[in-house]
Amino acid sequence: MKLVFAIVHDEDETEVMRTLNEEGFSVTKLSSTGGFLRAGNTTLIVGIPNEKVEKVIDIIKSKSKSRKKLVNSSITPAVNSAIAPGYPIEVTVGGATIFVMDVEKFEKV
Ligand code: 2BA
Repeated sequence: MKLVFAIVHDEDETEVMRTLNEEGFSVTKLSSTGGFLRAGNTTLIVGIPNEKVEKVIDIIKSKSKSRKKLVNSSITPAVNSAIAPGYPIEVTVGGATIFVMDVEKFEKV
């Protein structure tokens, strides 16, 4: 069994969850915050048999759009210290960031 963690944009979350549910997958939604932009995003957790991983990734991919965001360099971490504070920088966010992990044990009691 695998556990998929997918970090998606808040605006894509409804459609991603709806499609996963329609396809028969159970999903848990966590409200999360990106460490770089310090903006809200959504983390979805999906437990699935190994052979369903590609199907789940395909659904997430098809419903997650990438977006350009202009952020003020003064609100981002020191990685941008070379950039003058207050200077706008453009970052591309998403589609989705996906991690797939092995599940040692799964029980519903
Ligand atoms: P944030 O950390 O807020 O990052 C938003 C976007 O800012 C990232 O989009 C990326 O384009 C840019 N970015 C992030 N860190 C950067 C850095 N050190 N220097 C320059 N640009 C940087 P995505 O890569 O699509 O990531 C979207 C969100 O997914 C992230 O929000 C974070 O919440 C999560 N994420 C991405 N990679 C991750 C990882 N390796 N581990 C855990 N969470 C991750």
